[in-house]
Amino acid sequence: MSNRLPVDRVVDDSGEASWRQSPGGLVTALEPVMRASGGAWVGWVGQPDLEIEPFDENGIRIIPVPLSDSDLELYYEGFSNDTLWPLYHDVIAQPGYHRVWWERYAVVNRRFAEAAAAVSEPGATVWVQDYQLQLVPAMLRELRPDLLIGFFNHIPFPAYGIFSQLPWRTQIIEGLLGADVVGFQRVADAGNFSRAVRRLRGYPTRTPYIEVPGMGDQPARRVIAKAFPISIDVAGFEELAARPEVQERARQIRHDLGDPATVMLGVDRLDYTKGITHRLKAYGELLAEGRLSVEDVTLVQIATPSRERVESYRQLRDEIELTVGRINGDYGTISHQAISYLHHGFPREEMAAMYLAADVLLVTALRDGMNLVAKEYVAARADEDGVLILSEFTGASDELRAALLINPHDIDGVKDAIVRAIEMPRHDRRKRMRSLRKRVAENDVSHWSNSFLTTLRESRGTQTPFGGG
Ligand code: ADQ
Repeated sequence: MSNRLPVDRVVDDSGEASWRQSPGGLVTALEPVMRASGGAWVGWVGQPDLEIEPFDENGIRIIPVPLSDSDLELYYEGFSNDTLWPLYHDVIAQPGYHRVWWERYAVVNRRFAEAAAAVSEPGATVWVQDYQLQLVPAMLRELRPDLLIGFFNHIPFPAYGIFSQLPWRTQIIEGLLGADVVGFQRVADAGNFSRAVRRLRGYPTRTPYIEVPGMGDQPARRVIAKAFPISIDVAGFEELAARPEVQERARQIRHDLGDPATVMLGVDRLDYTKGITHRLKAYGELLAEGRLSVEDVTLVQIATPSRERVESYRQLRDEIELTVGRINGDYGTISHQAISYLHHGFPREEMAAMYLAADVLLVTALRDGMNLVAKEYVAARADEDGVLILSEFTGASDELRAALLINPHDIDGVKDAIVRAIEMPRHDRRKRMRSLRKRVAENDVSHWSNSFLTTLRESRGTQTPFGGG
């Protein structure tokens, strides 16, 4: 189950609707698992007020959950994206706490739980994805105590001092504890969750276990809270980047940029968590001080459109585009732009070509669950070249220690890292990239889904009432 289904509805010129698999990594990871198990995917179709009967697509049963315009406003844009998202990303932006948002979040979570309860066979495994559905595990357990329930949180889980702001903190904790396994990106996230459980419920914890006492007719249970760092389809990405036409496209991109000595790249959803303004500030200052020149360096910034109906995202877009315009106006020349700014989506082939064309990838997130862009860049670089500048506030930095790690709030530190990356000798670049590639190859996305599902399956043995499977 996930908020969004793994398929997009496309309507052609004649008005005929069809379905297309969405390109995300989660779909790639779970597709083989779903096919092998004859599984169903429960989620929203991506358009409001669309009631669609379940159907089969590419070997996966699709169970649409309808959402109205007002569900989207209150449950999705409100509670999910304007309360939980900023709160879980360390209150970089002020979360809104509105009771009507919360109430609708609970209503929609129940709708998802009921949809899953209705289609799950006896003893089935249900894997719930992400922060939009945190109440689903407990609701589902109540409806269907026979199910094996997993939950994975794709975004960070904050420290208790922050989490405790949430007026509905106890309900969220209880919701998640309905799962047999609660998965997080980082060890620190799992620790924050366990601490919140101790503080709010007083249940005993011994990493990775949480002992939930029996209540009424509910038996005592043992929940596992653990890190399962997500990854990408490494082989798929390598294959893409190895294609001659993709490599030719990478050369073309550099050529079109005026063949600068250094191409730097940023790829982010246009989101305040990604630290795009910090990156622009550092780059602008380097140009202003003459430490960099547009004759030698170009920054390509892909800012993917995101949450455009939310006011704070509209403001951020204005701020970023104003800054880009200023930097280009102040330092660009007729033949050399300081920043090539792109506000749209690209096919995967084009993304791979961009990674190949980039000498430096800049990831300056202020907080990020994992950051798959960093892993994609590394997977694409079979030539063992390219420098990754990576924020220590990303989940990816736990694994990718051979990157140039930065604190994005420290603008001078970011500037020094950029200069260091540009000047880094080939043998140092190779050494670092080799080490990064080794780490990424060790943990690809099928390893992630397999290890989560194995832990979930094994957890059944530790449960009391339905133990032994
Ligand atoms: P996101 O915040 O969306 O994901 P990220 O992990 O970087 O961030 O994934 C973005 C994905 O979108 C990448 O696969 C990237 O290639 C793709 N993408 C970005 N811009 C694109 C564009 N313009 N065109 C085409 N593709 C584009 C959330 C969490 C992360 C966590 C993931 C997975 O916020 O921390 O890593 O989920 O769990």
